[in-house]
Amino acid sequence: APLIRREDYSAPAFWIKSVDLTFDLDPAKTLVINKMQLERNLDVPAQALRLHGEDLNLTRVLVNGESVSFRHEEGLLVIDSLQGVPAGPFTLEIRNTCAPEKNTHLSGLYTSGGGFFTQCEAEGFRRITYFLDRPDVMAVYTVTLRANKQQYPVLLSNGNLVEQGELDNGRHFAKWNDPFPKPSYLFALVAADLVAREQWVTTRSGKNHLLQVYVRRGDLDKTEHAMNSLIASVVWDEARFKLPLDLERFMIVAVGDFNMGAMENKGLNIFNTKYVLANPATATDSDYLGIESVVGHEYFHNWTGNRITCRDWFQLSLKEGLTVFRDQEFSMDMAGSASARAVKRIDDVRTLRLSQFPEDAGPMAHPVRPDSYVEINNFYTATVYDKGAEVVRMMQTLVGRDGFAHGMTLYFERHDGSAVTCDEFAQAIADANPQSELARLLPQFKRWYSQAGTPRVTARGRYDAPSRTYTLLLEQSCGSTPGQAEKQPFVIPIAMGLVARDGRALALQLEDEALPASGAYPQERVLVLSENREFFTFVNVDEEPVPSLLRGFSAPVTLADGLSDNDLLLLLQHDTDPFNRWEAGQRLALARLLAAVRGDGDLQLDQPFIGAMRGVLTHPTLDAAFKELLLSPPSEIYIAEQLESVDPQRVHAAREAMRMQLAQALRDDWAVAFEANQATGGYAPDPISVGKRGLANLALNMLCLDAVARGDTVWPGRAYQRFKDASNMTDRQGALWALLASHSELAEPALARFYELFKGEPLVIDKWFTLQATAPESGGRVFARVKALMNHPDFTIKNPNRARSLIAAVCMGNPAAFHRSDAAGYVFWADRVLELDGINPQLAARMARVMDRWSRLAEPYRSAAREAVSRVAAKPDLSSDVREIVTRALA
Ligand code: B3K
Ligand code: ZN
Repeated sequence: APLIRREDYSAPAFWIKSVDLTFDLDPAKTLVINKMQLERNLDVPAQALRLHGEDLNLTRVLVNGESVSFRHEEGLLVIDSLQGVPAGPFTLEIRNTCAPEKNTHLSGLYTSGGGFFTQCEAEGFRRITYFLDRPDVMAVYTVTLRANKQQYPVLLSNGNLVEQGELDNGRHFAKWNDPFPKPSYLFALVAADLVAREQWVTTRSGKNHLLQVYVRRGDLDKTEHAMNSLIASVVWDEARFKLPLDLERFMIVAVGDFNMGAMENKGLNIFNTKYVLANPATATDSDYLGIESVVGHEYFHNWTGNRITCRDWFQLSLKEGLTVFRDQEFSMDMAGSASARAVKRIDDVRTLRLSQFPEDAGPMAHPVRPDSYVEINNFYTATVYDKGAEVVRMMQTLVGRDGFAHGMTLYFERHDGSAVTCDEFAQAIADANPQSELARLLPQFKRWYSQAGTPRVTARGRYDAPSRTYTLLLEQSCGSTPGQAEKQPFVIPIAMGLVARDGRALALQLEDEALPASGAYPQERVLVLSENREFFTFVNVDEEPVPSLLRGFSAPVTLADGLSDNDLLLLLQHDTDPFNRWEAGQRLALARLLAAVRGDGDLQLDQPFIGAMRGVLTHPTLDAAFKELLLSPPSEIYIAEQLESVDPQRVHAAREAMRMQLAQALRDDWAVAFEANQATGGYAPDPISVGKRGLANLALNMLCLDAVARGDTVWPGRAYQRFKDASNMTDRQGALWALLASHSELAEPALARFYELFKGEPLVIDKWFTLQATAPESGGRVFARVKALMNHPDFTIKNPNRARSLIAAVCMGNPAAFHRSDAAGYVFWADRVLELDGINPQLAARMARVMDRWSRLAEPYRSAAREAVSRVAAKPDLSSDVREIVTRALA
């Protein structure tokens, strides 16, 4: 497969103005009649018409009703006679068939659970019919679906239902029209036996809209939260960005076989069941939060993605980075209190550091706006999504929240209904804020789009007592990434404050700065670092302060500020910024873990650290959710990222030692916390109750860990009882996890019971597999169990959720089980990637990413890992998806 380059973009030679599709749906052979209105694009030189098509059977081609000659050329259907066709519209009718039941890629039209579903982003539409399958070609769609009525009573497509009725032979039809021109990747159809939860809503303009959530019969009792999340999303986008629902009807459909989370097809979002179905008995708090954010995300795409779409796939972050930013803001606004907002922010930053930072430091590093790709599906990455969202967030930081909202308004005034680039987005935000730092530094700011890699900011402070000044030297650098040896300086907003030794926040007066109109200097401000090194001098500083930098994680960088343990302990106690309070605690833990891993492997927690953690756990006013975050040591993956050479077993041992010592040293406090954080009343996923359940579950985990080590059976017994009696999945899973993570004998009977209780619930059985695959490794037992589970009757590699629940869970989520000195984990990984490659290349390529960081492993892991990657690369007919990943990994 060829390398596609951003600089090679050219506008299409033809436009497709409208398309009329008729489907005769049959699992083995579906007939597609595709009637298009086309027009030459007079802005580009005359060319033949080249349509994309993949895995299709072509039966007829008519231009203006007449048959024409055509030829095939590497996945394209070429009609030479259309070169230089006169200006003005002409029609092209194509008939083809495809085989949905054989479509194991889950891209294009496929079957799942006896119904038909589609997934067209990025390039699935060409697996349905021949088309200009590129996002800058926007057409109006009319779609007629015909199918057996009994098997497929529900027939859905984008837009509005215009007609429906009966046909002969037990068949029926439905005709849909979507008035909004859209790119082909937003097309969708569903034909299945489903039921819907429905809700009418009235938006501010007084218009009524029908919201529907379609699921299989029997799942209706799990749709309330998705519907509530959808209603909240509609309300929020109108309130925060003045963006109303533009459709009479908005549908969400849940499907059990799906490659990713969900898809924002215009008016007809198709979702992985994981992000729709929830009730207290089957879904955890984090499932509830995930549903809220994904429902929001897909709904927000209706404006950021669908109304304004991407000119080409290099601009993917135009819609994804922006929409992730919007869903993060939505979840924060829904969370409410400052503390709950901070918890959400910390969670998002943890995700970024866990997946994007490693990506930016490894063989797949690419700019937020990539310069080239082989397979675009490989670029739905943490960089495009999560770092892209941080880039948008920095813009908001530089222009202010209101300024950003104005920028969005200008963006829609300029570009509604069109396909644009990241440049046009940034320009609109800057133009709406001409006095801002963003406008002043725009060309340089946009390096965030063009340069890969995580910048490193170094800070050094110097207090001068005689002049009462505090000078901060900030420096930045960024390591090389594939194809980019040298980097130019970034524009880095650094939100900061200065904290006095007694914990007071100091006033921040920069040199030569006049008193602001408010009459006081601020206690927090944003420094904008845009050179390689810059000095910032604060005056009238009475004592040597501790700097609190990068508050709220104001830029996606790593920070080296040289703070001592004492400084960090001060920030942990007194920083007014909750993010930096958490960060101080994590850094204290990280320093101890790294010292153990780098040193002789021994970890002995010191009293100041234990005291600080006790102070957090017993704090009278901190929220439970915040305590839980503070008391959870950094993950093994994050620890490993700090090391030059990684021995995953040492990392695991150090972290487990820390957990054990915290369990022992704080035994009585954990017991108090457990009792004090019992959520009362019925189940609700509000931040306070979520926090209580989270902390109680952590406490139970620690109490079991300590008890099992001492041979005491009381806490494991209590955990087992709680597991049996739990009234919601969060508590049930939490108790089961406490038994698993402490290697209690009661884990086995609990697992068996869990399975019996939920064997009819696929999403819960996924959890059952994942719990076993991610349990702390001891003596190779977890890995052996995973191998055995591959033969469990409920396991199938063909269902993406199930494949992820076991294979991705152990390979990505359990480093100590996966990285074995006998290389069995790597052999297992290579076998699974090769097996999946023939079935579902997109999913296989995701799994292949597990080995991105092989070259930083210590021996013997490193050599064995390289051998496994090489074995995958050696398969001659490997998909271009996996080929791109392993080629880059070995480069
Ligand atoms: N836009 C889709 C992702 C499509 C992935 C294609 N491989 C979901 C989302 O980001 O909302
Ligand atoms: Zn998205």
